[in-house]
Amino acid sequence: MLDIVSETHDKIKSMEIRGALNIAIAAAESLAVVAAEASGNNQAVQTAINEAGEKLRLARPTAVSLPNTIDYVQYLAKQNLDQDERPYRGQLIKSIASFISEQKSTLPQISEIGARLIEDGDTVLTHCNSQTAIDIIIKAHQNGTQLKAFCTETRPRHQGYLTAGQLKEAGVDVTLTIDSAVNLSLKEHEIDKVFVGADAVLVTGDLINKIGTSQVSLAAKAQGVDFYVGAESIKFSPQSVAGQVIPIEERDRAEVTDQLPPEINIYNPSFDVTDHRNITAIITEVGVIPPQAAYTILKEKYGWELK
Ligand code: RUB
Repeated sequence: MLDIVSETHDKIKSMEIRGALNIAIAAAESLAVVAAEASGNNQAVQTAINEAGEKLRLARPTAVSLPNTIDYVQYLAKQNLDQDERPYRGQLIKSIASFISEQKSTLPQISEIGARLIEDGDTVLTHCNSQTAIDIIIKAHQNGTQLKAFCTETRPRHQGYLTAGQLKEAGVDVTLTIDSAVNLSLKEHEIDKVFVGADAVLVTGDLINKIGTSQVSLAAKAQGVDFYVGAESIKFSPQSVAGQVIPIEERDRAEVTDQLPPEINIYNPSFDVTDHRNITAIITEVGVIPPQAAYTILKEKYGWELK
């Protein structure tokens, strides 16, 4: 196994590389190196891609951008195996490169579309550290829209600190609050819209995202606040069409506290499921869709896998 594969696996697992889109791009980049450097004939390259993919797949279980990327690259490696070695490898490397640049291009597309949903005078709230949600807010700010942003601290790993820093650096008027103050913040600060990212969008339109997202959605619904999800199509789950359940990652107790004796149980789930009925719309690179239309994106983007 090439070093890059083990390194990428370890960086995703330890969350040095995190956020669903970043994870997908990092996995594809290391599989491109495997395609270029694996020794042997086409079958050997395909085997190396399959083995590397299976190693990377284990890094984190919930963000479907990771298995989607691996499945797609493994599908590419299966094509044209009967070609001569140079064109086979060349085509594979080119196809992985174009997949990576397509993924990179989705962020500006979504921020452009999402920014149009923010109006002058709006106060918006985001949870965790989603580059997609952050870029929507920053794009609206760059467009000259007068806005204020709130972001949650996001216990236990405080990814909200990163969000606050990124928004501040972009010149956005940002306030950080504790997770348990979301309901009060929505009311007291007259928050108009919530923007969050996605680790998985299911065929039902339900969303899996950082723990606490579902509580934010419930509070938003109770107070009539619009709740938007920024999600590239790489985060839609074709497995959910077949009824497969996405595992919710549980992380180490030490993330929550190392102050308590081991006989005190700790439950530290990293993600939760937001009901599609609490979602106003999902902003994708192909437009804004109601959550109930998730299957349309899945059919369009994952025809190769759904067959
Ligand atoms: C990150 C998280 C983000 C999504 C989307 O969780 O839940 O909202 O991954 O991120 P973690 P992005 O910190 O555990 O990886 O929009 O950047 O793809």
